[in-house]
Amino acid sequence: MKIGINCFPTVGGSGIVATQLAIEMAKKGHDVHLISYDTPFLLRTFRHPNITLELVDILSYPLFKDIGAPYTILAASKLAQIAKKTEVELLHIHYAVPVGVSAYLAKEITKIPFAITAHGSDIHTLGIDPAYNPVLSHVFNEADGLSTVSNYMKKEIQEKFNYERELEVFYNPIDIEKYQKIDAQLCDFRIKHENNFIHVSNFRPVKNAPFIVEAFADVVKEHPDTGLIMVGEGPERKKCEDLAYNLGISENVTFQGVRVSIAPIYSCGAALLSASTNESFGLTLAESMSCETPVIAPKVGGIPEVIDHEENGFVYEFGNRESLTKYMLQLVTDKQLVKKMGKKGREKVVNKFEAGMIADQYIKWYEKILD
Ligand code: GMT
Repeated sequence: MKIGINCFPTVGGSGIVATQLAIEMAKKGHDVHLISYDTPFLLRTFRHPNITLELVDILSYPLFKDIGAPYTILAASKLAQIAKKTEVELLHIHYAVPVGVSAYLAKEITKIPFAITAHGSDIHTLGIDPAYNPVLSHVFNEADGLSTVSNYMKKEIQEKFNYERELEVFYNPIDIEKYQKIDAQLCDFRIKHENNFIHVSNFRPVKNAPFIVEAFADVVKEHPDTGLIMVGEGPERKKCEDLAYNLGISENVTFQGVRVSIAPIYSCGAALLSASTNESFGLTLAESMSCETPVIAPKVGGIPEVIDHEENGFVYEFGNRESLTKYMLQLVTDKQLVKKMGKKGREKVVNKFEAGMIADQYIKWYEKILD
C-alpha cells in the first residue's frame, strides 16, 4: 500500500501515534509518505527506506502577522501535490484540526480519498466549540473514514458532531520492545530516592500537573525518602517547580525536560501518576504499563479503558487528592503489589496495544476504505 500519513511533529500523543503507525507500516513493507511541517519526533531517531518525509512549506506574509500563516491552505496544497505527484492511494490525517479540513480540500482538487483519526482535544476541547464544530462536522461526514482512540471518544463524536456513519476505534499502539522494563542497575538515569513516582506530560493545563506535586507532598510527609520525577516541558512546568519549592519538597522533585528514551525512567517508578482533567486514551499510561510500572490516574475520558482498577493500577475520582495519595502510599509500602500490578500491566499492553497488531487493524481499515 502507499499511504500518506499527516501529523504534528511535536512530542504530543497524536504525532507519536501517527509516526509509530508509519514505522510499523514501513516494517511491514508498505510505502508511507509522512507529512508534517517539521521532522516528527520519533523519526529523529529512526530511518526506514519505506518512509518519505514530506514537509509542508510555511509561507508567511506580513499581513498575517496577527493570525499566523494559513496552515489549512498550505497543508491542503501540499496534500494535493502529493496526490498528484506520487502514487499515494489514501491520506490519513492524525488530529482533525486543522489538516482534516486541508484533506477535504485536497480531495475536492484531486479526488484523493481521506481518513481522519481524532485524538483528543481536537474533539473534547476544540471540536465541541462552535468556533470549530460546524466545519469539523461537515468534514467528518465527507471523510472516507473516521476513527478515534477510545470508546469514550467514539461516544463523544457521535453525540457532539451529529455523526451517524461508521466510526472505528483503534487504541494507541505501543512499541513493546522499546517500552520494556529495564533493570534499575542498568538505568542511564541516577535514582536519588528509595521510591519514585513518575509524571510524563507536556505540562499543558489539561494535564493538571500541579495537583500531582500537591499529592506528592502529602506522601513525602510520611515517606521522606521518596522522589517525584517529572518528564516533559510545557506551560505549567515552572508552576510545578515553584510549588515544589513552596511546599519544601524541592529536593524530592526533579525535572527532566523532554527525553528521547524514557523506558529507563518509567522502569524506576513505583507508579506513573496522572491528574488530567480529560484524556482520550493516555498514551504515557500504556507506555508505563509496558515497562511494568503501575499507573494511578483519574476516572476521566478513556482512562478506564486503559487501566483495570486494582489489576494493573488504580483509578481515582477526578480531583480527589486523598484517594490519589492513598493509592500512592499503598504502592510505596508494598513492593510485591508494584511487581504484581506491573506484570499485569505489561500483559494488557502486549495483548491489547501492541504496535504491530494495532497497525494491522489500521491496514484492514485502509483496505476497507479503498475497496
Ligand atoms: O488531544 C490532545 O490534547 C493532544 C493529543 C496530542 O496530539 O498530543 O493527545 C491526545 O492523543 C493521544 C494519542 O491518541 C492520547 O493518548 C491522549 O490521551 C490525548 N490527549 C488528551 O485527550 C488530552
